[in-house]
Amino acid sequence: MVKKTLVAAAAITLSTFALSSCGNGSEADSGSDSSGNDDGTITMGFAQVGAESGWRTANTKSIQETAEAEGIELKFNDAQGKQENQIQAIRSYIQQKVDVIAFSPVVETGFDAVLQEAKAAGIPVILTDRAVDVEDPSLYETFLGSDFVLEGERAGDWLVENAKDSDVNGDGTINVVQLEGTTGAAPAIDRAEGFASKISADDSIEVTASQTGEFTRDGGKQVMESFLQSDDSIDVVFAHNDDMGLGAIEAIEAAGLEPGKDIKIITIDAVKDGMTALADGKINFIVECNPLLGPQLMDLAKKVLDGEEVPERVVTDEGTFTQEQAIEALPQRQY
Ligand code: GYE
Repeated sequence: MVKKTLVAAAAITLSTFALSSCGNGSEADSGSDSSGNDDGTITMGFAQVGAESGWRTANTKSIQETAEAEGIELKFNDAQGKQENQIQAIRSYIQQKVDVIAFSPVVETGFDAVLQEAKAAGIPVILTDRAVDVEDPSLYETFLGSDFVLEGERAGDWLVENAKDSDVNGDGTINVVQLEGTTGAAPAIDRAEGFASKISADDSIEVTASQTGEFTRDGGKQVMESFLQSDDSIDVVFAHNDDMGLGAIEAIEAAGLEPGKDIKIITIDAVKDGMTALADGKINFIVECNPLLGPQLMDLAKKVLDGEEVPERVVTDEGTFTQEQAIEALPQRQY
């Protein structure tokens, strides 16, 4: 897959790489450079999802800081959660003839056409954080990010292991409400799937309501308010990210209940605010999702541009946190 795209890319990008290995430009190249620069600097166009969560803020910072530290020229766009903005940004990177495009797709589907355009222009594409669902896997070089199904499974495993304590109402059933991420986004689809596959081991656990909170604090709060209004037997909240869990905490407290006790809360991400709530006993368990993808992304970009073979999938390493572990880890938490 990598090789094929690189052959297509060669015509356009070769002069840049020749320059980067010689260290300097030459007259022979003048006028024929079509890679967007002629000094060997790598230019990356990055199309970010938005700024919806603490995770996203940490992810953006990691990408920007690593690019700067490594002398990679970064063109950065914030799509504000809209796929059409993201497609527009990618098109503009193609027009600007950047050396490499990286992006974190807002949703999984609908990127085939623009990725074909990038391929036709000979610009390699690296997926970071989220997957796309495309017919032709040669439309991107590699996908760097978490295993979201595994994250959902870890959340489900914890609930199965802690089922007895999680039956807060003591009626023999554990009623779970789920705060989903953005509809159609890889982490929302996969985390729900992983969670469901694990809780099915215990008949007493039941997801009684599930709705998107758009991965935002406000969204989580609003959805939780409506769940609380229509159901007074909620035992557990499973939120697809910390921010929605933090919004749910506000709604639970406003309803006169104690988060972490009257209603158990499981979230994913482990950003500082989430870890603080976990250490304070307001969240019960967090599955980690690592946003610090900058170093691995820049490394992959360099390899792809140097014609090196890269794996089709690079999975980030992550763990889980209980309340005790959060208290211990919090002082060193960077984000
Ligand atoms: O969990 C959530 C963010 O795609 C892994 O997006 C990312 C998710 C993350 O908004 O907080």
